[in-house]
Amino acid sequence: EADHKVENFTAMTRCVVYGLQNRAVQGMLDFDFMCKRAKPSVAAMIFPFAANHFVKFYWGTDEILMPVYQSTEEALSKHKEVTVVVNFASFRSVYDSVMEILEYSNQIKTIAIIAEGVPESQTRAFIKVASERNVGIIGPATVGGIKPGCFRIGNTGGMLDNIVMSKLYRPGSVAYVSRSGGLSNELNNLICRNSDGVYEGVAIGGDRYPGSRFIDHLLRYNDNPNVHILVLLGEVGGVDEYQVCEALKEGRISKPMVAWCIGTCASIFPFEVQFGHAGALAHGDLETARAKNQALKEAGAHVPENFFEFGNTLKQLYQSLVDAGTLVPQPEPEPPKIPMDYSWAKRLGLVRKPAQFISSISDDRGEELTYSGMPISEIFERDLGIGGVLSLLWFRRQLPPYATKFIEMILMITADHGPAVSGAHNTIVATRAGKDLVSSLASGLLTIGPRFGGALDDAAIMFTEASDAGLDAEQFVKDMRKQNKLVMGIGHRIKSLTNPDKRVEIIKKYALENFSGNTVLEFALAVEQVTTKKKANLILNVDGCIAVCFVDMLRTCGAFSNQEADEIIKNGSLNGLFVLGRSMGFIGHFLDQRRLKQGLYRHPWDDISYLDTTDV
Ligand code: Q5B
Repeated sequence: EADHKVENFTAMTRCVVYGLQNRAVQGMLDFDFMCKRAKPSVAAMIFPFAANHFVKFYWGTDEILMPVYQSTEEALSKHKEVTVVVNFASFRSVYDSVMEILEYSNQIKTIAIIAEGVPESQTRAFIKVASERNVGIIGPATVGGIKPGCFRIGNTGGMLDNIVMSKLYRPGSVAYVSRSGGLSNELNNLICRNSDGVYEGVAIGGDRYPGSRFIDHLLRYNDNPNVHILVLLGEVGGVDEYQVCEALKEGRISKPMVAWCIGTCASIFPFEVQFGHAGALAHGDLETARAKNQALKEAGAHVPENFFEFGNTLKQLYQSLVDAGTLVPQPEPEPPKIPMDYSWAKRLGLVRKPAQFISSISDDRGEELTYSGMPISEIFERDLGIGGVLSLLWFRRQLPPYATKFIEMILMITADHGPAVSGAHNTIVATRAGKDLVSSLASGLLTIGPRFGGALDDAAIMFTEASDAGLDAEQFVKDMRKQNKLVMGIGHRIKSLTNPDKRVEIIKKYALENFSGNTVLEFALAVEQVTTKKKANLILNVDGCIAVCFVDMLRTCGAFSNQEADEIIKNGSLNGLFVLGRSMGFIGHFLDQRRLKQGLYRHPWDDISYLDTTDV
């Protein structure tokens, strides 16, 4: 073991993950569970930018808490069994974090570095320190590596179904080393299809200066009695493959090896091509893929004619070892059942469950927010305005422009009626008591009810039922009186025949001019004729006028049946109009009081009649 730069992972190997990489950690834990590891391979996470806390993960179908430490020192001192750090720090911070981790070389034996784009000078500096301190490095610029049954670095091997497909949950006899993480997945697949599978695979990373090299891993594999075939997937650029050739020639590598260097197409180009990896550029003939393939072949490796033949070459070699009795395939265990995340299973159409609640007015899941199915951009293109938005969200219909304008008129007319009305008064008192906007607004809104601003729904119901029943206005008022009921929508504290409410006039005029029917309004006006004969302030008030006109609008605009219109009213939407409109005014009063820096309100004693309890 001491000869090898990188430790041999076992089913007991434990690591800490540097960085809040929850998906990668869950992937590692899922792999562990599939491999029937006794304990999760990840003991903890390190995240310097947040205080110590816990993150929840699945262990099979159970949930476990994973500690997250702010400091490396605390993480490693609390988890003495940890020997590996999987470092997800970015290329900006990876140098400092690796140097810090190297301070713990008495405990840490391997650091896997995932970051791409680490400056070469920094990589060389930490490789030097790691080498002095006997710490193995995998990476930078790598997905990591995988050892079936033992340990998975980060996202190596891809998604769980891929791991099952490539049988990475149990060891085979073939150990590989590649540069590329992406191609290591291709190797997992090829090796599974053409042999008894992967024993271990490491992607050393595509940089010019990888922390560990092909030879380091191949020597390790060669010395492992469980490995029967070595696989090397090199690439154009660099001369590391020649170290492998030397080891083959010297007999230091004695096990059969299938090898291929990708990038043979480089010779088609009239100039040297830089492939995806930083190190994938040939500086001179020796570094070309063709030259390295030739050298590997001459050194005794099994080198196919081209990459398409790679699988066949491996298959033939594997079969020859089985035929010779050198390699005895192990009985195939049952493929593990993988607990699938519910969201993923749902996306694949594998599970269903009844929803806890349903919604039908808006949807933010797609690329664009929709109101009743209409994309928000279309709402603006069509210039639907607040009235259009309200009709989509409240009634799930697109109403004609005269109706949406009517809705906007209602909101404007009900927006405020001075500071003296109950709701504004309460808002002001709450504001002056130091309450915040939402509390002050809520305090005002809570006064809206049967006497103040909340008479619309009942007014609509009363007048509509009486009108539909063909009642005479006089008879209706008498009936109400007999029942000791006030007619909702009738009466006002200060408005009267002699001091008419301009707001009512505006609404009435608009309804009479624009709606194709005004049956309920006409009935309410007939009732007003009766009540104002009794008392001049028993006029059709703003609540009542809006209510009856709204019923006429709903019934005549063509968007609803009478039954649907009745349901809209019974559901309480009309009081909603007053609540919405008056919220503008209440917020205005809140801001006004703040602007005027008004202190705590206390009602003056002389404005309160203190009655002797014997008087009441
Ligand atoms: N009498 C509004 O009452 C008010 C009668 C009635 C038959 C009626 C009262 C009422 C129904 C609820 C309603 C909305 C409390 C009003 C609004 C928004 C606002 C507010 C603002 C804004 C006013 C005196 C006599 C009594 C009563 C009789 C009264 N109402 N009879 N049907 N509806 N209306 N609310 O002036 O024989 O003497 O005993 O509850 O529609 O809130 O600006 O302030 O924008 O903010 O206090 O406009 O009408 O009259 O209660 O002393 O009654 O008239 O039975 O008869 P008053 P009261 P009698 S709009």
